[in-house]
Amino acid sequence: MKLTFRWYGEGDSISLGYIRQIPNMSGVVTAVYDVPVGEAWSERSVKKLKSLCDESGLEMEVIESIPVHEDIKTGDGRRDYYIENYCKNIRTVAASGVKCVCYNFMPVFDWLRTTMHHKNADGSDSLAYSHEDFLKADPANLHLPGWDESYSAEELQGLLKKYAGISHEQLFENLVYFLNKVIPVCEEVGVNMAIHPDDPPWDVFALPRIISNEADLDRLFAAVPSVRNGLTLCTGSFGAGRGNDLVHMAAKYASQGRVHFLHLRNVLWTDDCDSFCEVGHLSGAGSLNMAAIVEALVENGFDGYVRPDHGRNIWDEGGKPGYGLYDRALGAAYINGLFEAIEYKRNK
Ligand code: DNO
Repeated sequence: MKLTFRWYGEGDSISLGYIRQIPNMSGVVTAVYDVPVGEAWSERSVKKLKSLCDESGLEMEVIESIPVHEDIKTGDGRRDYYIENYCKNIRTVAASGVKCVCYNFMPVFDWLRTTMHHKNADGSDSLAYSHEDFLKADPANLHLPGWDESYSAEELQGLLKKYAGISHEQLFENLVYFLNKVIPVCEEVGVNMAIHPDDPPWDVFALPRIISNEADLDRLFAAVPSVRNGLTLCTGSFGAGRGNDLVHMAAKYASQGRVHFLHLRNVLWTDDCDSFCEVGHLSGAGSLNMAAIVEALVENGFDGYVRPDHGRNIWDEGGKPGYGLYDRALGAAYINGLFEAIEYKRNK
């Protein structure tokens, strides 16, 4: 595996120098952040990121994300124009040595939580989702933590209305249409596409979601069989869905060579419905057996990129929820330990 760390570019309060000091860190996962969704990234911006990484002794082989414009998901408006830009972006990042692109196909909202500051018993705080609080949210007057600045009230209502006519089937067809144009470019330039699962893995506000479980993935890989069409196995996202057998999924998709990127974090299921909170990375902190998941990956030939996903906010760090340095660095150290122990045992 190649251990990586998400870095939000020059605006990130965490320096590349700090990231470089985390044991076994091979590179960063980053993106161009100052271009509107759907537009082409300039070669200059990508090269700039790459040279900053080079100077710090870190690789830049993974992009998270090249975001997908809503017109591509709804299949109307200027979808072909945006798909063309997407293909251009793939060529541009590939020219700077990128090998893997993470993206998602969730309508309107990417991840969704009901609080960014759930208080944990140890005094840390973390992101959490309460089913009860979610039911209280009024789609006509939405205020969601983390999303309030992303859309104006009118934009949001317009988007929700647009999706009212879009079924799961239609959204899936639009994803296949997109991939049928993008994957040939990936094959040409040697880039793996790694779709990120729905987070949480179910429909929200009647918006369709189509990458929530094993059946969804099977359908996607059957429709676009190239192995360039692969997955970001995000344990926290799939793991919030209690019907998802993560160990089985990890083994299955690793053996197919489709797990291009791995997000490792744990979640703790907190009630009998769908509520969960994000916890420290190790198995004992939450509801997922991280060791069994990593073992299933290693045993089935996984050799992709890994990053510690969301950490708790500890030691009064503050900063971007989920993306502080301290707990993600602890997560990275834990991930190193898991892989080392499992690989050692396997190669003995
Ligand atoms: C949240 C992340 C997601 C992820 C996108 C990929 O912290 O896991 O925002 O980057 O879904 O497109």
